[in-house]
Order: sequence, then C-alpha cells, then structure tokens
Amino acid sequence: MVVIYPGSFDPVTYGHLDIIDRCSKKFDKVIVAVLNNKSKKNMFTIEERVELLEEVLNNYDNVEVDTFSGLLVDYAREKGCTTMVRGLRAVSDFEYEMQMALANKKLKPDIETIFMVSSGKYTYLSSSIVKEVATFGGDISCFVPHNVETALKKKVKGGSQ
Ligand code: COD
Repeated sequence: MVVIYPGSFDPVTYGHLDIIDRCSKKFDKVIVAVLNNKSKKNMFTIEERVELLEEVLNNYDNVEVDTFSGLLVDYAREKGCTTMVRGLRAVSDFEYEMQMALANKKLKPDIETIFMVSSGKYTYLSSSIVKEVATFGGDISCFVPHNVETALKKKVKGGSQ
C-alpha cells in the first residue's frame, strides 16, 4: 500500500522522522508531501524544506519526498493514492485532525486518514517549538537532525525570510 504523509515540515523534526520511519516499515511506499503554500509564512522555503527532508531520508528506498499545492485531495487523486497518514501527539491535535480528515473525506469519499500515535518521547515536539528554542539560542540538537540544526542556526543568524 502507498500512503501519503502530508505536512508543512517547517522544518522536519525527530517527531516527523519517527512517523516516517514507522510508516516505511508498515507500508510499501511513503510519499512525504510538503505543502507549497505561498500565502503561509514559513521559515524555510519549499526548496529548503524538501532538501532537508531528502538529506535525512536518503537511506530509505521506499520513501519519496514530493511537493504539492492546492487541495490535498487533488494531489492524492493525481498520485492515485487514497490513504493519508497523520501523526497524533495529544488530545490538542485531535480536533484539527478530525476536522481535516472529515473534510477531506467529504471532498473525496474514498480518502482514508490513518492516525499514527506519536512515540512517547516526541509527544511534546513540534516545528514551532523547535523554531522558538532556536530563535532564543537554545540547544535544539535533541529535537532535529544535524543538517536541520545547522540550517536553523543559519536562519536565526541571518533573520527569517
Ligand atoms: N510526533 C508525531 N507526529 C508529529 C509530530 C510529533 N512530534 N510533529 C508533527 N507531527 C505530525 C503532525 O501531527 C502532522 O500529522 C504531520 O506530522 C505534519 O505536521 P506539520 O505541522 O509539519 O504539518 P501541518 O499539520 O501543518 O500540515 C497540514 C497540511 C499541509 C497537511 C494541510 O494544511 C493541508 O493539507 N493543506 C492543503 C489544503 C487542504 O487540502 N486542506 C485540507 C482541507 S480540509
């Protein structure tokens, strides 16, 4: 089975990577789909987010990094894939995730959303937290891989776009 793991990945964290790693063991292929939304203010450009993901996922034969814009269901249709994976960290994620899963299903009834529960050690982790800690000069090495840490430090030094 091919699944799509969609997100902003601004930037990718160990929480995302844990979900991707576990999906790669359960499914034949995982498409990590990075949203290219020009109206959303991201710290990293779409090219940078993809590059960071590709670097850390280099060793996975069944994981592909791709981009999409517009509706996720249209992208899924294009890819011929009907299964989305989303990570669930805490109850706070649940409402938004339910809304999105149900809206996607309304738009495209054959779409199924599968939720993978975050590993205990990453339940607190989000891209926003990592960016905030980095902005104030905190140690982010336990949150993100080395290439992301370096890129974040560079961004913070140079100011975000
Ligand atoms: N542990 C486990 N899972 C995690 C962790 C963690 N520590 N951190 C993040 N995750 C999960 C998130 O729960 C999510 O499932 C996934 O990783 C990606 O997270 P983000 O934050 O990078 O991405 P989001 O949530 O901003 O992605 C939102 C989309 C881009 C998927 C969404 O906005 C979208 O599909 N947009 C396109 C327009 C559309 O179709 N909208 C939906 C219509 S209702």
